[in-house]
Amino acid sequence: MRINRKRLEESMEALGRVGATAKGGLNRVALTDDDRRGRDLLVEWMREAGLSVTVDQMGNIFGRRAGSDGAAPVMMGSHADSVPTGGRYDGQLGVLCALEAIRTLNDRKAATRHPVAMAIFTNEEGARFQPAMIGSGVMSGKIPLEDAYNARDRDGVRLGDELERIGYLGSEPCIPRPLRAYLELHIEQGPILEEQHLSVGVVEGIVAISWSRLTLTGVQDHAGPTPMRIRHDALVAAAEIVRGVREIPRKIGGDMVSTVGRLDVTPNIPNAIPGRVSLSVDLRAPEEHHVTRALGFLDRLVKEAARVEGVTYELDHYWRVPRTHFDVEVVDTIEEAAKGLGYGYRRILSGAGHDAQYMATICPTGMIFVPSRDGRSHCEEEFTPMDDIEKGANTLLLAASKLAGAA
Ligand code: HGY
Ligand code: MN
Ligand code: MN
Repeated sequence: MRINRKRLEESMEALGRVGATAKGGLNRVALTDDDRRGRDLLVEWMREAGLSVTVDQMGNIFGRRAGSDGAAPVMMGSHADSVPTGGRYDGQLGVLCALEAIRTLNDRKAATRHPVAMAIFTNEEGARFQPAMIGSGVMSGKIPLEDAYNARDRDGVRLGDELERIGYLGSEPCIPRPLRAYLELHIEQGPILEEQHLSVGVVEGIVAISWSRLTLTGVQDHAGPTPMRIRHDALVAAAEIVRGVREIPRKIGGDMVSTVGRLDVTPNIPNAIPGRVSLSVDLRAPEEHHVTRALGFLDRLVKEAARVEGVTYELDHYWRVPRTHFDVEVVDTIEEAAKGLGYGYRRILSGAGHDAQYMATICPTGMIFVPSRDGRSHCEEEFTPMDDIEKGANTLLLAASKLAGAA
C-alpha cells in the first residue's frame, strides 16, 4: 500500500493557492479570511473522503473514518495556518499527508480495527494570537478555553470573535479524548536531514520552549531640544536587552537558542525619543533546566538595562512548554515503517514546537520529519522535494495503519 503521489501533489498545489504570496510562499494567518478559505477546502475534501467531520469550541477540525470496533482512533494531523510570508509546507503538508493516507486506505477499502482520524489544529503558529499551538493547548487541557478566546491580535481583535466571524466556532467540547495514538508529519525546518541525505526523520521529542513579553517605559520627548543627560530612552534599553538575549545561549551552552522576533516602538517616528518599546523573547533548549537558567539571566539582564537607562518595565514569562519525549512504541513503529520501506532515515529531535507537543500529554504520540531545503522555514523559500514528501507520507500511512490494526 503506497500513497498516490500525483493526488497529493495536486492537493498541495490547490491548497497552496489559498493565501499564496507572489514569491511562492504562503500568507494564511490564523482566523483570517484566507484561513477560512483553506479550512473550507479541507472540510470539502474530508467529506469527499467519506469522513464524518466535526469542529470543536476552538475551531479544531476533526475527520473520522470508521474502524471495525469502537476502539480509540489513531489520529494524524497538523495545522493549516501559516506565519505571515511563510512557506507552503509548514503545517499544511502534515494535514495533506494525513488526508492522503486516508484517501489511500479508502482506495484499498482497507479495514482497520481502530477508527482512523485526522485533525487540523487552530492557530498553531502563534503569529497572530499568542501563544502558539493554542488549539491543541486547549484540547490537551493546558490552556483554559476562556484565556484562548480572550487572546487578542495586535489590533485588539479577540480570537473568540474571529472564530465566530469565520464560522468555525464549533460546539464540540475542546477536551482530551481517548486516542490510540497521534501522528504528525512535518517538515524538519532545520538542516540535518538534507545534510545527511536522508528522507525521513523519526522524531524522538521536542525541545522545551519559553515565550516572554517585555514592555519598557521611558520618557517620550522631543528628539531635538532634549539634552542627552536627561533622556530615558526605552529603545536604548531595548537595544541593550536584544544584545543580551543573543548572548544567553553562549552563557548557558548546550543547544540553547534565543530570539527577539518582535519589537514595537512608540511613537516610532524620527523626531521623538521612544517612550515605550514592547518586544518578544523566545528561548528554547533540549534541556528543561537550561531554559529555567536562561530565564534567570533574562530577568537580571532586563533589570540592569532598565536601571541604567532609568526606564521601568513589565516582564511576563507567559508561555512555557516542557521538553517533550514521544512515546517509545509509536517512535519505534515509525522507525520500523521507514526501515521496512527502505528509506534513509535517522532519529532526530525537533527544535520547533508542534501540536504534537501538547498531544503527547494526552496520548501516545510521534512525529515524522521530511527534509527542508537549506534548513529554511518560516520564510517563502521553504521547500521540500516531492520524492522526500512521498517517502514521508508512505511512512505515515504505514505507521498509522499498523497502529490502527489494519487487516
Ligand atoms: O514556534 C514554533 O516552533 C512553531 O512554528 N509554532
Ligand atoms: Mn508547523
Ligand atoms: Mn511554524
